[in-house]
Amino acid sequence: MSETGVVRENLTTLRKHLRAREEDGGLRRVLEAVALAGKSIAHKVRRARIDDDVIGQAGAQNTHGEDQQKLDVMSDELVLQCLRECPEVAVYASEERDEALVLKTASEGGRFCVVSDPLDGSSNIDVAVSVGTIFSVLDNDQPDADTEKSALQPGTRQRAAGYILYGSSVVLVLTLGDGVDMYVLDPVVGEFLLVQERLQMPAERKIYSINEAYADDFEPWVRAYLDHAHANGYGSRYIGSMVADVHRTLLKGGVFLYPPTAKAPAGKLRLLYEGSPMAFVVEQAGGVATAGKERLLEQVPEKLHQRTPVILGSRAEVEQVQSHI
Ligand code: P6P
Repeated sequence: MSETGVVRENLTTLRKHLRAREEDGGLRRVLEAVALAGKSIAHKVRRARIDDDVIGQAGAQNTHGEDQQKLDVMSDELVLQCLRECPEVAVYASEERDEALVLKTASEGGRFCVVSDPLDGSSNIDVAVSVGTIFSVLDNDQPDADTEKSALQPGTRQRAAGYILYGSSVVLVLTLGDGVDMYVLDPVVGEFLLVQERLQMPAERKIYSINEAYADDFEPWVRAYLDHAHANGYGSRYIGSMVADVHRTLLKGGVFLYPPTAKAPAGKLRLLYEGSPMAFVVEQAGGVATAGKERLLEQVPEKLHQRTPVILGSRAEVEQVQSHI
């Protein structure tokens, strides 16, 4: 016991733990590349307002007509730069790019497609609210001529997925399809250290997370659910940064909802690089993730930036939401 309390011993690094969890060296290299990008992004997020290239708009809009923050563009470039070092990456697609970028075809050794929201919630940077990187790894299942289409696969086909939360600590949450592992970046040694293995989310918790400013827009089933929550002692938590809201839901339980609204009739969140990776993590932690009635991971994408409703969290809480649909 040290003066600061129990000192965790024998913490293993991401690199070492991946060797124990994943035999595919190519997939390990991709995940280590994403983690390296996360360390660089974490450094830049921590220097917001100190460095003048972090805060503020980049002066351009992304494919959705949203003003890009400087750090959106920088984070996207950092992820791509790190992935270019992996010989097995075939495709990189991101919220910040209109089209998927083909790096290598299958016949050139391109095995994986990486889809990412390199800095989700970036509008929160200027008020120092948590933001995050979300990533999803798929097999390149396409012939050379159609390599970019490898991004358009349902979430059930993911090889790995997760997120890096730039919060009061920098947390990497990752699944390879065999449970969820959580790592925290030790800024002294510059390594992600394993802090929890095969994480399981609470089966129920009376917390709901939704932007109630849209209450008048919500469909009747959402309003009926909210009436139930208000009448049954639920707590409400909403940060407005998906990675932070999902991470809290993963650890504390409850339900996170971004349902259709008048402004976003298909939901605001994107299927490929927000819904699917978060759904993979949540399901692997024993939770449920739906687009309403249907399982989120079974949604078949037709377009790269397709949106989806998202309802995910503890089984009992998602089932309670679904009982009103
Ligand atoms: P609203 C951030 O802009 C984001 O894409 C997600 O991180 C977050 O969950 C959502 O939008 C918040 O949207 O409409 O509640 O501000």
